[in-house]
Amino acid sequence: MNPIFIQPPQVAWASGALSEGPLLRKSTRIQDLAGIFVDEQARQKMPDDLIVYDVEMLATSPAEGELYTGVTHLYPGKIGHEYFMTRGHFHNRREQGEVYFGLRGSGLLLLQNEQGEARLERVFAGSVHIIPGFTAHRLINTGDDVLSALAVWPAVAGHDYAALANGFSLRVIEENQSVQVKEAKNG
Ligand code: PAN
Ligand code: ZN
Repeated sequence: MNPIFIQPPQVAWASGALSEGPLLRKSTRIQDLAGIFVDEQARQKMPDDLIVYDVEMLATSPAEGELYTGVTHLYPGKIGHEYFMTRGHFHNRREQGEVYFGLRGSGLLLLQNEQGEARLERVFAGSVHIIPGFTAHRLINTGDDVLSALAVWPAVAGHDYAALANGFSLRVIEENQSVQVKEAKNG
């Protein structure tokens, strides 16, 4: 019998580029992030169509029990003093967790539970982040290069952005050329 060896999808570890699979892509731009950054006026002064982050994911089955795999590329930059970051979310199915793997660049993963208690994990090439259920998550790029992270999450998890309408309880800004963490006023 002639075996057939299936060519699986690939991730280029150094860049996070996915290939060899049907892929879905989504870009999130300055115009999509109204109200997310503390300095809304500074956001409005930036070019609407500037991409803040791209997500590329494998177009795999959405059925119960399946897993999604995706890579986020978060570009370096700031709005006012606040570093570029993802919108951030809880999962619709709150009990569903996720794993992030840092691939390149340097930044932070902001984690926050339903009581509003937040913590920050360093993200770098090789970092592994176990995001438990009931925990909102947001990537923040504090470096000068693209921050790329691979994520694997349950297909049924879903994204609940509305639950964070008041924002996370911490903000990460640049002050005196260093990374500073502040309590959010609205958090
Ligand atoms: C990630 C995120 C991705 C973009 O794939 O969806 O980093 O962040 P936002 O969804 O908050 O815009 C993930 O956590 N999936 O569950
Ligand atoms: Zn998630």
